[in-house]
Amino acid sequence: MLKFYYSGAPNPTKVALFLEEAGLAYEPIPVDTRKGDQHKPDYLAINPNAKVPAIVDGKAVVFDSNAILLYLAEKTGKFLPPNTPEARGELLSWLMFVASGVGPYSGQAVHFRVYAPEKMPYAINRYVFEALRHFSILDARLATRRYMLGDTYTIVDMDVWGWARLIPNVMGETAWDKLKHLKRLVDEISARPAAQRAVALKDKHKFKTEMDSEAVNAMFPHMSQKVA
Ligand SMILES: N[C@@H](CCC(=O)N[C@@H](CS)C(=O)NCC(=O)O)C(=O)O
Repeated sequence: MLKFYYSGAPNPTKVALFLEEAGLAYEPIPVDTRKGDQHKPDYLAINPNAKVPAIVDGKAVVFDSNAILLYLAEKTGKFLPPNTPEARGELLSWLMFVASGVGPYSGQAVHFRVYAPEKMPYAINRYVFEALRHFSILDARLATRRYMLGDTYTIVDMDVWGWARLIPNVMGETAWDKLKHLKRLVDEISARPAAQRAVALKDKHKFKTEMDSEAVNAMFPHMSQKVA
């Protein structure tokens, strides 16, 4: 059975959404990143980047949430746009846009707003600005179409949902006021039974919640290593 290495964080949750939507049988394997499970040799053999999610599907080992979404969609033939060069171009563009822009800027915005030991106005403004700029591009696209690629619910919508459902954590409570079309999509997906099962998956395991020194060392190793 497909093994799904996960936590309750945004990138694993979008993969959980696909698995639930597609009705695939899978074994959820918790990786408690606040305890340092991501750095254990057995897990590094699956994902050398020491992050979640990852999957092992027979002989296929896939890490990085966008790669996993594309792998699973292509394997099952589900949640893809029509098989034309034009539609595939759009699919790849938006997947890469989320992978290289939405995800990293949102993650850094949360880091500097919530976790950084010093509150640095420059860094907070830079990352919240960029996160908002990326989400605004999604919002503008959704002003004229129901889903990211048109009339069909695809892996790009799942990808967007992974981070967009946490927009108040990324940019503050009032951010939704500027992103009404994106909010419409997030609300629609969050109401789907598969999304509710995906979000509830984290409750199957007691993940550590304290951000103590063990968690800081595991998740923010730069704090104990000066490299610049
Ligand atoms: N590009 C990767 C990013 C994965 C990532 O940053 N995962 C976070 C959770 S959302 C994580 O593992 N954090 C633990 C850590 O950084 O140690 C993906 O899309 O899967």
